[in-house]
Amino acid sequence: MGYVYDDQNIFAKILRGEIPSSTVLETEHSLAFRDLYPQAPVHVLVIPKGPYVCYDHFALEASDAEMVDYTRAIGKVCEMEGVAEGGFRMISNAGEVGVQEVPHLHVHILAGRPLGRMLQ
Ligand code: D5M
Repeated sequence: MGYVYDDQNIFAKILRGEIPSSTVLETEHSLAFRDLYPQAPVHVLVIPKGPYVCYDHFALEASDAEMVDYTRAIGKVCEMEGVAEGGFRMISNAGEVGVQEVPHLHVHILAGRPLGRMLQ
Protein backbone atom coordinates (compact mmCIF):
# COMPACT_ATOMS: atom_id res chain seq x y z
CA MET A 1 0.00 0.00 0.00
CA GLY A 2 1.24 3.48 -0.82
CA TYR A 3 1.11 5.93 2.04
CA VAL A 4 0.76 9.60 1.13
CA TYR A 5 2.03 12.01 3.75
CA ASP A 6 0.51 15.51 3.94
CA ASP A 7 3.24 17.82 5.24
CA GLN A 8 0.68 20.51 6.05
CA ASN A 9 -0.81 18.49 8.94
CA ILE A 10 -0.72 20.10 12.36
CA PHE A 11 1.96 17.81 13.84
CA ALA A 12 4.26 18.48 10.87
CA LYS A 13 3.84 22.17 11.71
CA ILE A 14 4.70 21.47 15.35
CA LEU A 15 7.83 19.57 14.23
CA ARG A 16 8.88 22.52 12.04
CA GLY A 17 8.30 24.93 14.94
CA GLU A 18 5.54 26.75 13.05
CA ILE A 19 3.05 26.29 15.89
CA PRO A 20 3.79 25.83 19.59
CA SER A 21 3.35 22.72 21.67
CA SER A 22 3.96 21.75 25.26
CA THR A 23 6.99 19.50 24.94
CA VAL A 24 7.41 16.59 27.33
CA LEU A 25 10.41 14.92 25.65
CA GLU A 26 12.47 15.37 22.53
CA THR A 27 14.87 12.72 21.22
CA GLU A 28 16.79 12.37 17.97
CA HIS A 29 13.85 10.83 16.09
CA SER A 30 10.80 11.47 18.31
CA LEU A 31 8.82 14.21 20.03
CA ALA A 32 6.32 13.96 22.90
CA PHE A 33 3.96 16.79 23.81
CA ARG A 34 0.74 17.32 25.75
CA ASP A 35 -2.57 16.87 23.95
CA LEU A 36 -4.30 20.22 23.47
CA TYR A 37 -7.64 18.69 24.51
CA PRO A 38 -6.66 16.28 27.33
CA GLN A 39 -9.04 13.41 27.98
CA ALA A 40 -7.32 12.43 31.24
CA PRO A 41 -4.96 14.04 33.79
CA VAL A 42 -2.07 12.56 31.79
CA HIS A 43 -2.57 12.81 28.03
CA VAL A 44 0.65 12.87 26.05
CA LEU A 45 1.10 12.35 22.32
CA VAL A 46 4.31 10.72 21.10
CA ILE A 47 5.23 11.14 17.44
CA PRO A 48 8.16 10.14 15.26
CA LYS A 49 9.89 13.07 13.55
CA GLY A 50 9.80 11.25 10.21
CA PRO A 51 6.90 11.61 7.74
CA TYR A 52 4.81 8.58 8.72
CA VAL A 53 1.04 8.67 8.38
CA CYS A 54 0.13 5.93 10.83
CA TYR A 55 1.58 3.05 12.81
CA ASP A 56 1.62 0.47 10.03
CA HIS A 57 3.37 2.94 7.72
CA PHE A 58 6.04 3.48 10.39
CA ALA A 59 6.34 -0.22 11.24
CA LEU A 60 6.90 -1.12 7.59
CA GLU A 61 9.15 1.74 6.48
CA ALA A 62 10.98 3.31 9.43
CA SER A 63 14.66 2.60 9.98
CA ASP A 64 15.76 0.45 12.91
CA ALA A 65 17.19 3.58 14.57
CA GLU A 66 13.85 5.39 14.30
CA MET A 67 11.98 2.39 15.66
CA VAL A 68 14.25 1.95 18.65
CA ASP A 69 14.18 5.68 19.37
CA TYR A 70 10.37 5.87 19.14
CA THR A 71 9.76 2.80 21.28
CA ARG A 72 12.16 4.05 23.92
CA ALA A 73 10.66 7.56 23.80
CA ILE A 74 7.24 6.05 24.60
CA GLY A 75 8.82 4.15 27.50
CA LYS A 76 10.56 7.28 28.77
CA VAL A 77 7.35 9.29 28.67
CA CYS A 78 5.60 6.57 30.70
CA GLU A 79 8.44 6.72 33.21
CA MET A 80 8.51 10.53 33.36
CA GLU A 81 4.74 10.77 33.79
CA GLY A 82 4.76 8.05 36.46
CA VAL A 83 2.03 5.99 34.81
CA ALA A 84 3.46 2.52 35.48
CA GLU A 85 2.06 2.13 38.98
CA GLY A 86 -1.56 3.08 38.36
CA GLY A 87 -1.63 1.84 34.78
CA PHE A 88 -2.30 3.59 31.51
CA ARG A 89 -3.77 3.20 28.04
CA MET A 90 -1.90 3.56 24.77
CA ILE A 91 -3.93 4.24 21.63
CA SER A 92 -2.99 4.94 18.04
CA ASN A 93 -5.89 5.73 15.74
CA ALA A 94 -5.47 5.11 12.02
CA GLY A 95 -7.45 6.27 9.02
CA GLU A 96 -11.14 6.70 8.59
CA VAL A 97 -12.26 3.64 10.52
CA GLY A 98 -9.93 4.52 13.40
CA VAL A 99 -11.12 8.15 13.30
CA GLN A 100 -7.61 9.58 12.97
CA GLU A 101 -7.83 13.38 12.95
CA VAL A 102 -4.19 14.23 12.40
CA PRO A 103 -2.49 12.23 9.62
CA HIS A 104 0.92 11.97 11.28
CA LEU A 105 1.52 8.88 13.42
CA HIS A 106 0.87 9.55 17.10
CA VAL A 107 0.45 7.34 20.11
CA HIS A 108 -1.81 8.68 22.86
CA ILE A 109 -0.68 7.89 26.42
CA LEU A 110 -3.59 8.32 28.82
CA ALA A 111 -3.52 7.92 32.59
CA GLY A 112 -4.53 9.42 35.91
CA ARG A 113 -8.18 8.39 36.00
CA PRO A 114 -10.12 5.15 35.47
CA LEU A 115 -10.49 4.94 31.70
CA GLY A 116 -13.28 2.38 31.52
CA ARG A 117 -13.52 -0.70 29.41
CA MET A 118 -12.76 -0.11 25.76
CA LEU A 119 -13.19 -3.48 24.07
CA GLN A 120 -16.04 -5.82 24.98
O1 D5M B 1 -6.16 12.62 17.73
C1 D5M B 1 -5.54 13.83 17.44
C2 D5M B 1 -5.27 14.49 18.76
O2 D5M B 1 -4.47 15.63 18.53
C3 D5M B 1 -6.51 14.97 19.52
O3 D5M B 1 -6.54 14.30 20.80
C4 D5M B 1 -6.30 16.47 19.71
C5 D5M B 1 -4.82 16.61 19.48
N1 D5M B 1 -4.39 17.90 18.94
C6 D5M B 1 -4.90 18.56 17.87
N2 D5M B 1 -4.20 19.69 17.65
C7 D5M B 1 -3.21 19.73 18.59
C8 D5M B 1 -2.16 20.64 18.89
N3 D5M B 1 -1.96 21.75 18.18
N4 D5M B 1 -1.35 20.35 19.95
C9 D5M B 1 -1.55 19.23 20.69
N5 D5M B 1 -2.53 18.35 20.45
C10 D5M B 1 -3.35 18.58 19.42
P1 D5M B 1 -6.50 11.49 16.65
O4 D5M B 1 -5.91 10.24 17.24
O5 D5M B 1 -5.88 11.90 15.34
O6 D5M B 1 -7.99 11.46 16.59
